[in-house]
Amino acid sequence: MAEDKSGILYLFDRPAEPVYVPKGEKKVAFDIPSDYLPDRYRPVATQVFNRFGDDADTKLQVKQITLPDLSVPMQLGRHQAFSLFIPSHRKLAARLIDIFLGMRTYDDFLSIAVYCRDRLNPNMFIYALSVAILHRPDTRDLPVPPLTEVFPDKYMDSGIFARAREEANVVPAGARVPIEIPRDYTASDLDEEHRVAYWREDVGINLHHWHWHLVYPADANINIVNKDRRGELFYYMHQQIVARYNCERLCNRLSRVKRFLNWREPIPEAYFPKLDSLVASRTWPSRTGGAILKDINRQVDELNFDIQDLERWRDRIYEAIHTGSVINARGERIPLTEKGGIDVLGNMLEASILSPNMNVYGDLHNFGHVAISYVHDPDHRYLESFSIMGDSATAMRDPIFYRWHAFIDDVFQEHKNTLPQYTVQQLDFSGVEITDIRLTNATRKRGTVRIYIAPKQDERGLPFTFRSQKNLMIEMDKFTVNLRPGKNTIERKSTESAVTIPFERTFRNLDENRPTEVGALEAFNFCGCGWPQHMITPKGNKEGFPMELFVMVSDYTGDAVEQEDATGCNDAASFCGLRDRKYPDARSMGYPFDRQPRAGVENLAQFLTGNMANLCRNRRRKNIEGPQHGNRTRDTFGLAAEALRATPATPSLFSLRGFLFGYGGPDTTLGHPVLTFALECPQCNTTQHFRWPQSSRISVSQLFLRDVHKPSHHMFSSHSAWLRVAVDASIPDEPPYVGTDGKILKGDPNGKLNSGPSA
Ligand SMILES: [Cu+2]
Repeated sequence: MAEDKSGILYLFDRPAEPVYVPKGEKKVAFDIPSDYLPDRYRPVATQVFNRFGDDADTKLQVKQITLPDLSVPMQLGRHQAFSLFIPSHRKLAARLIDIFLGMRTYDDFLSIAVYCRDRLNPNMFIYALSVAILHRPDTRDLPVPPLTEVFPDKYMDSGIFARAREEANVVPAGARVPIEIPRDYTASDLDEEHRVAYWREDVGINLHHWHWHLVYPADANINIVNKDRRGELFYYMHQQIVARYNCERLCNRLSRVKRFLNWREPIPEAYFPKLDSLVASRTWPSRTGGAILKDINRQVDELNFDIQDLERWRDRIYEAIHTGSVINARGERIPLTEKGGIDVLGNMLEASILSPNMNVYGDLHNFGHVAISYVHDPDHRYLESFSIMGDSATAMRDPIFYRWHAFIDDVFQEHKNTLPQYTVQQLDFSGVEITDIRLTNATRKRGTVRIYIAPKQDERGLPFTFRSQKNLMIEMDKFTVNLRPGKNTIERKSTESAVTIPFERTFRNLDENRPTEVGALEAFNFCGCGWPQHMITPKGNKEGFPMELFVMVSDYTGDAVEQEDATGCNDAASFCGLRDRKYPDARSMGYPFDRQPRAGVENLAQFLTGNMANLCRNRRRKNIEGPQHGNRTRDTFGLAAEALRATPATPSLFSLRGFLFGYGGPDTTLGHPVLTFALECPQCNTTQHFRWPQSSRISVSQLFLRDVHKPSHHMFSSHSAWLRVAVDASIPDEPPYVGTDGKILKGDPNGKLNSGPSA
């Protein structure tokens, strides 16, 4: 029976609001058995159902089932904050995921999910539900809504919600003006670190991080956690975040991020998130400059550990790295091998349940997040919850995230430094030479093209040595090519990059953009994980920010992973892997920059073998360094060339800012938001505003990227990304609003707000 299983997605709608209130554009109501109502409402069940049932256009039947034991996930209070970094929370969520996965049919799954929704902690519920939907065979093709839509409070300045409510309540739809969130709303330029706040606070980047942790949970049923090279991917994905962050810092005249090494020293970086948690009705705690980590003892979270525990775990992990082996739970020594050692370390450091020995190596990365996030209330004496470092949806906003992860990455690098260096023979691909990619011998070959960019100069303007630069290499793309004898020209678009997902998928509108054909739907889903396309290149600076552009074609015989073709999404495989498949590249992640260089190599030029090129230096042949747009068609590697062109004068690809304005009726926590976005052109100093309405969820998915080449004006390719707003953005379920005079104002008569560019 090809029944529609998307009904369960309505459970994501306004998670703090009861399940029987109609959801979504189609006003779907769940028809629930009356004993599914929370105790509080049971005596008034008839009234409740009558009051809300009449509003509904569609009813979804919820089957009554014998309920499984929910006492474990019930232990977390409904208004408590939920953190995946806290082991006891992870355990509760893992139990809930198991319950969801264990339901035999979709109807049973829907039923238990409906039952849980108004009883369990909303943050934990949404997390477990998302993981379960992603991993159940009967729902895995459903698109899990991006968290911006479910918990917009994790992404937006809380002041905006009040202003939006006011605007919506007072001004009729159609006459409302956008409420713009200034790009600099969390700090001023007195704080140096604030120069990269636009990057840290980017919604797409934070969504990527959250989605990655959904695809790769650290605790749940072992079949779900134990994905191919999971630990290595934890290392690599975060390593690339740090590399990208460092490049962004250098563009902004900040030095590379300093590792957070001494955990007893004051932390100079402050962060004031200005976010409210709507679930907990609290502001997210801030951290003032000079905060010092304390031992943590919070009974409420079942957390009791000392900073000394972290130090002990760190030392043991270093010992394992330097002795080349770890001790497992049975006391046996397991070698950290050249290929698989990094995977073991990744799981051990994070730590996931795949850690070889939690007693010995502890839970270092997660507890670092926890200690930092409780610096303001380590013993719960002020009854405060964790700061944004305690939530994978928000952690990347805080400067300390990168200092912590720079330390974590350094531990991984310590292991990488012990591995044998790649020899010329290993790196080379004989018979393949990058000029215009010329195959010098007569047989056909397959290769993998690997493209990286990295800053050329350090903080002082001195050229990087290879040893430093290798850690700053940003993977831009990786793809397989078939090479014919003779000259080969390869074209590749930046939108095809193996690390990114398209803009409209980061910010998708589930109701309008969801494909209907089975295959396409499948492809749509897993795909929420991936670096956002609009952040693919670093910002650069006005003077021109010199970058290396490294291209390599490696021998496919050493890259190939024998397996069936991927089903579903594969466009961000470098960061997110493939669903149900092995990681599609047999080399170590980050290859060829994941090892120390062979003897005699001091800089990138000396590192190159015939099948590699630093196209940046190759100006005469490639013509891609100059800003003239006339060179566009000559580029062999479209993507990397675009990246380079984007760097000279662009403050950012485009600065995405702006947001929500519009608010729903009295029973809603967050209804009918309307979004506005501004696109800034740094060359001509203009800003274009876009706004468009959305009913019931925050979404920017009605935007599409469109290539508009305006070479006369915008010479850098980053400006080829324009935003287009869908015109039919109606609000069919716009509730009436009350005007200042107390009269009820109807919504926009046409059910439409202005859409499209407005100055
Ligand atoms: Cu993470």
